[in-house]
Amino acid sequence: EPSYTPVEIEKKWQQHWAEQGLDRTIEDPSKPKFYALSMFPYPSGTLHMGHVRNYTITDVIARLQRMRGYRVLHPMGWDAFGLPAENAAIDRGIHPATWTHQNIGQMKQQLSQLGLSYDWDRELATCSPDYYRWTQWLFLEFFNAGLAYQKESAVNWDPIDQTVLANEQVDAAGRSWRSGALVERKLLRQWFFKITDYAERLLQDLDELAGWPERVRLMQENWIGKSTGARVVFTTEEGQELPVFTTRPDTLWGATFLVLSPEHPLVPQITTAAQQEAVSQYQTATAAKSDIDRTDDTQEKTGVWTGSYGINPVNQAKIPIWIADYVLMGYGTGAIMAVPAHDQRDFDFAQRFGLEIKVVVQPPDWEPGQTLTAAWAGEGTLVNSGLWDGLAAGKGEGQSVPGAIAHLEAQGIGQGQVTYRLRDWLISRQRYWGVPIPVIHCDTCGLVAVPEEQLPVLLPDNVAFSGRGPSPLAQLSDWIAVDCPCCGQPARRETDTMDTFIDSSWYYLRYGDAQNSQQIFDPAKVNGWLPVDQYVGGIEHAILHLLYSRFVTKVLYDRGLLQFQEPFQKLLTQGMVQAATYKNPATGKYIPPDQVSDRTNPTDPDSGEKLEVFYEKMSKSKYNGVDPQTVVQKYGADTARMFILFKAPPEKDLEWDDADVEGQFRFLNRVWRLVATFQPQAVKDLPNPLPKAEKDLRRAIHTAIGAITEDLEGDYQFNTAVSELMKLSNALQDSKLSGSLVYQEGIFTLVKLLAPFAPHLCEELWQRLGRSGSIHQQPWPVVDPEALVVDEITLVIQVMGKTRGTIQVPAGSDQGTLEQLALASEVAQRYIDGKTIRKTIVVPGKLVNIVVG
Ligand code: ANZ
Ligand code: ZN
Repeated sequence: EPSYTPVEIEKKWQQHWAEQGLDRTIEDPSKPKFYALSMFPYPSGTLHMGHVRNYTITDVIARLQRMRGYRVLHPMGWDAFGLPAENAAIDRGIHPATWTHQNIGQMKQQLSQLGLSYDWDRELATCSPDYYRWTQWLFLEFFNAGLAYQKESAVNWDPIDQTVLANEQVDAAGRSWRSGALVERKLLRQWFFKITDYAERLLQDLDELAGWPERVRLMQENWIGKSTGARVVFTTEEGQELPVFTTRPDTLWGATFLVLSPEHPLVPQITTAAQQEAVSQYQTATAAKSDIDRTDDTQEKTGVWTGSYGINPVNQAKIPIWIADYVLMGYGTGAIMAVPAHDQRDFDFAQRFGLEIKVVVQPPDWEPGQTLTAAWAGEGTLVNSGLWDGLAAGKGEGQSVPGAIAHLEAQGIGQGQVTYRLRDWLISRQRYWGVPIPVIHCDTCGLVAVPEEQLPVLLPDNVAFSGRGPSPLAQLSDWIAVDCPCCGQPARRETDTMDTFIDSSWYYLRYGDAQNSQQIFDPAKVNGWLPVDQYVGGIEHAILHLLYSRFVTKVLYDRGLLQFQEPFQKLLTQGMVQAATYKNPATGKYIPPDQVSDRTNPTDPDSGEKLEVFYEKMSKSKYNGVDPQTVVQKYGADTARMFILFKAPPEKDLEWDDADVEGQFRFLNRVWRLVATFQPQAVKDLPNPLPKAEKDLRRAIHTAIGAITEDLEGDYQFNTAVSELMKLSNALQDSKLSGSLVYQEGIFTLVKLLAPFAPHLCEELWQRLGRSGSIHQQPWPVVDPEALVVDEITLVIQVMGKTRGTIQVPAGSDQGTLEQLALASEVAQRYIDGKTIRKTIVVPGKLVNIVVG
């Protein structure tokens, strides 16, 4: 009997499948389509366990759906532009293209060992001109639709290296990764995509995404951040208009001061001479702060008075105008009416600076003379509010908010308004390794799109990477100089490149027609494959990538290229892969597991101090990473796959455990022995009727088919499916029927059901069973309802309510029969022991209770 040698078998089949083109997409319109997609990786050079988990999940789904008769699209590619390649160039002098292509080569090699059924003919890399030419084309679609525009915006500026930094190049202390300089905020002209035009649709259509995790939909909803309220126009004492956005226009009578964002354009005009100095200082201090710090409610509120007053339009009250950093310029109007009695931020501010707090919503159990210790945001009745007094506070019909809005509109001092927290998408980067923005700046014609026939605008090759000065492209005067496509006069190329989130916002479309050199894609093909039926990836992409992709899809729908408005029908966000870490709580240092001699009672090898053990996401810095390649070399990819699928439901975190890996390896070995020792016979009709033992075995086989199919449909409970596979394998192993046709049916079924999980092993066994074709092209087993019919059931016998034993009875026996059989049984006779039977209670299908007396 040959032994199971995964490494050999796996290599053999991987080669064979590649030669046969087994995983090529089949464009057979008679079959229903299924598009299974993993989020494509950034080619960092090393495949980690998180990747393996992601791709294994999608692969099992793809394989399952092929067997179930779908034509499946299951592609893979590379999100290949971005900062790490450029950092490598700056640090080590390797060209970003060289570094990236080396990494792609390495990772592709690692991927190929996992038995993932990709159609490599559709591979794409976002850094290849064949791809980014169409990213540029896409940009021009947005540009021509008025959805791409330029405006001034703050960037991170390194004053020593004189360069713009990406957020990832600034550390938590606000210093440059390279020079260590304190990073400044600087205004530069930047490109934006107008995603805010789509805010409402992006929000509404979340309702359609029933196949997405609730949590992800909620994160998107919060990110879009729709607020309903009103715009109310205050004025300054000099009569300048000062509009504010408020969600509580009903609290207008309680506004006791106004607060402008320090960047608000009115600030210079209204600041009095006496306050000038303090205001300028405060503005400078604010410029260095991030929005996150500014809106951090745990920090003490700061601000400065401008010296001016504003007029409340409902009661003409004269109230001071302040500036404070908790008011952001990018939201609403950049100015607020402060209602300290009913908004906690305003309350904190008023307390700090001794400003008036005026209650206008009286809480239900309010005592006369009571003062507030915190803002009251709950229900109540309006007071001190003129005509609005007595209204119930709330947004409902007949309540204070709609009442206030009606009043404001009638008076012409405000109107109802909806505001979104979502900002336009800043897409330009002052970096080299990205897609050049295909625009030309002409002094006469302004911004001119590069004509389509001149695409792609290629990234020039010979560039200096120092990390200092303007971005590499901005230093190439030869490349920049170009004739204007409109007027022919000398003009300048745009030197900014695009955010890599643009590359990834449309790659799933390109897979539908990946090699098209004439068009971004043939709409007929893409409309035939999309939307993606199952998307699988990390929760870290819950907001930006998924929102940008939804946005791009909607724009292309509006431009008539796509017939669907949502790109991803179902989304699975897989959990993290964690492993044990050992940390010395005294020093805060992590200890590599191989230096910990006693894992059950771990101590620091240097000091002997007791260590803490946690399960944490695998990472280099915590020494708890497990290299997929090591596992594959030791046990084979099939075992790695089985372990990952078995250990936890796909959306839950998974704790790495060597013993469980071993366990799966042993299971595959058992399957190997079971099948490799089996002598197949010619397939014939089963005898009718089947002897009881065979009937029982066949029931177990078909119960497994049903349970596994159910586990894999919809919710993808791979872990329970693997348990069922183990059960079936045990049933076969324990069976004494190895010569029967039913047993053979069981063996064939086991191999088919296991095939999506352990594709190499099952292909090998299929061949050894002498079956023709690939196991991966066999139809998925279907349940024979006949096989599930239970013809005997177990009846519990109780005497005086105490269970005394069980007997086998024909299924479907009526009450009378059950009673007779129970009373006649040996157990019952023993416990009745000659006593009089007073009563029998029959629960059909379950038990008979005999009452004696
Ligand atoms: C007065 C008021 C009274 C407010 C009250 C709230 C409660 P959301 O829900 O997030 O949309 N606000 C408006 N613009 C702002 C800006 N640029 N920076 C910081 N805060 C701003 O929040 C809207 C509320 O946040 C607005 O309603 C405003 O404060 C404040 F009892 O106006 B409110
Ligand atoms: Zn021109």
